[in-house]
Amino acid sequence: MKTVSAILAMVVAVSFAALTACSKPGPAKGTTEKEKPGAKSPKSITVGFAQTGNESDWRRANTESVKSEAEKRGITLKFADAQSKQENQIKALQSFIAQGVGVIVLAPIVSTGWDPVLKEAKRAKIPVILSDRRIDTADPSLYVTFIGSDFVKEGRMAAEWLVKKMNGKAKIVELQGEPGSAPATDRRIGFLEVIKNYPDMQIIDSQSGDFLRAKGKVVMEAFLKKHKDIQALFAHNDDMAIGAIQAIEEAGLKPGQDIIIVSIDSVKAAFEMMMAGKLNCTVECNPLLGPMIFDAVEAVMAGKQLPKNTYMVDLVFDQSQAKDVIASRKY
Ligand code: GYE
Repeated sequence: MKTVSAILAMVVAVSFAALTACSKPGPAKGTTEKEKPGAKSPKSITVGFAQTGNESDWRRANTESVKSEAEKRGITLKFADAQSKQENQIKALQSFIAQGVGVIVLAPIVSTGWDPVLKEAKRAKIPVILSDRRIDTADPSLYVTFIGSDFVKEGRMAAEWLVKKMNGKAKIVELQGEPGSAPATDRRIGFLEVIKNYPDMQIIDSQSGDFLRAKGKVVMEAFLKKHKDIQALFAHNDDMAIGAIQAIEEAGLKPGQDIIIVSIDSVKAAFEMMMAGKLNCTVECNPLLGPMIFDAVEAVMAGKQLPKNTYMVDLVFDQSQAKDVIASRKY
């Protein structure tokens, strides 16, 4: 599995490099006079990174990947943690624009409401790279490229695994991610798309746990009080699944046996839970976006064309693989 992961990651990285290398050099659409393409070495690039917050293990791994890659390349990084509030993230972007950074990297908390501030960046000729989460906009010229995972696909993979495990029949509760965020919207879409073909796979309750461990626990407690017949849980991230596992145990049930659990991210803690038999499956969502983000930053500064979307290749892991895979996990 380690080899498959490594090869797939390389394929993505190589095709990305090839795309950027083959493209014709030309003036970057959004560079300022003082940062003309080719005129800047990585050391003189300043990047403003507007991160969502610190809500999960995934997020911490993502922040670390971006910070360490900037440092490795000698790129100056201005880091803003929006504490899960879009208004903070908009203010961070406005401050990056006022400071005249070379490139902005945005991990948008929610998918809507970005056009006005992205227009300000465009007017200031600062290119914007979207990382992790997509946005809804009628004007794709407001960002140069998106780098992240295909969340609809992740939702489908989680559902496909669950359908197989439950032989097409289960009463399911769902813990959704942050309302309005692309991963919450898209993982649900992908999951529903698959289970609609199985009339006996029913979501009996669904609520947001905001991607937070503590909230996952609280919401699961409420589900358990309300429903005595829960057979499966779909959590939009591992953190909420881990919170829910605590709630299930406190209710005197066996997570992973009495209630089958599938979640998304594949962080180390999820592998530990699978090894303990408490979580059944985790769909991967790779947070290690730093190298690809800064390849894109350097390409954009050099005036190269970038693909509009670059998706990570994500895998599915269940209990049978946990022991072999855990040692090679980097997050
Ligand atoms: O799944 C969750 C995090 O946007 C992919 O955000 C990311 C999601 C991730 O808080 O754990």
